[in-house]
Amino acid sequence: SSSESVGEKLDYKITGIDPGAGIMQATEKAIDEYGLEDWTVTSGSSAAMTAALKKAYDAEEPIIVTGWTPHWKFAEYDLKYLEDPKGVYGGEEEIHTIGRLGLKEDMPEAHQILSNFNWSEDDMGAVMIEIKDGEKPEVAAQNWIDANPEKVAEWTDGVEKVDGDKIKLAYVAWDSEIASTNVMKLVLEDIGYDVTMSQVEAGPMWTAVADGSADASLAAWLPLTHATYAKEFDGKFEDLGISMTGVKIGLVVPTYMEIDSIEDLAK
Ligand code: PBE
Repeated sequence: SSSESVGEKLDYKITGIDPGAGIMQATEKAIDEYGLEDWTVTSGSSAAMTAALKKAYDAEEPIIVTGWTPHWKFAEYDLKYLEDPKGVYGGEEEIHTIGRLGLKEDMPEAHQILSNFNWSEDDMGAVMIEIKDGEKPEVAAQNWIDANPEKVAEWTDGVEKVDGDKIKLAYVAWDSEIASTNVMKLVLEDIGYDVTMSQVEAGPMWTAVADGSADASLAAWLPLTHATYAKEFDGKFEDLGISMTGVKIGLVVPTYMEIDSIEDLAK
């Protein structure tokens, strides 16, 4: 009934994603800092989270998800971030490309392209939406490349072709990183690389770059989201630069929900 609190309606559950995601650690911290001891964040995957969001949204039921921007869900549904007055989820985040130590010496061409890589929220959004609509990730990536030759040319400007050198890109199955990693795979293949995409969890992704079993990853969210990993592996990876600024993580709800702030969950 309408006299039920949002917590009662939701059985005090926030719909989370894969346990290694930085946003999961931030949500545990939010539960702690906002005094939400009745609440838990469930773990699952990005795909399970978006399925739960769709189900709730279609029925106009309440739901709270761990969300981030860029993500196609904001184009698909009317959603809002819950205000975070304590700043637990940080502010403007950045997506960084990270490489293993020695990459520059071993694969200067890939190192150059990965360092040059940057694109906009709209660029990534175009790839994400096509994948969400059922297109194969590599086809959506190729469509974006075909439509944006001048952007790709900026990343590959002056880079010489290689002859089948093997390179491994580690990523997590987050919609944003499925998009970026598929685009980079095709760009590197065009230069002549033999590219493997290795899908892992967040911890193993950072570990792989730090121990050199992966060459690079496009999925490092900083300064806050992956701060624990960046600190743990400090000195064991190279930050190849920022591919996107102004990205964000937080708790996200449909706009039809009457709450506006994480503080409202304590009521
Ligand atoms: N995300 C998407 C990741 C980084 C990219 C926000 C789900 C995370 O929380 O670690």
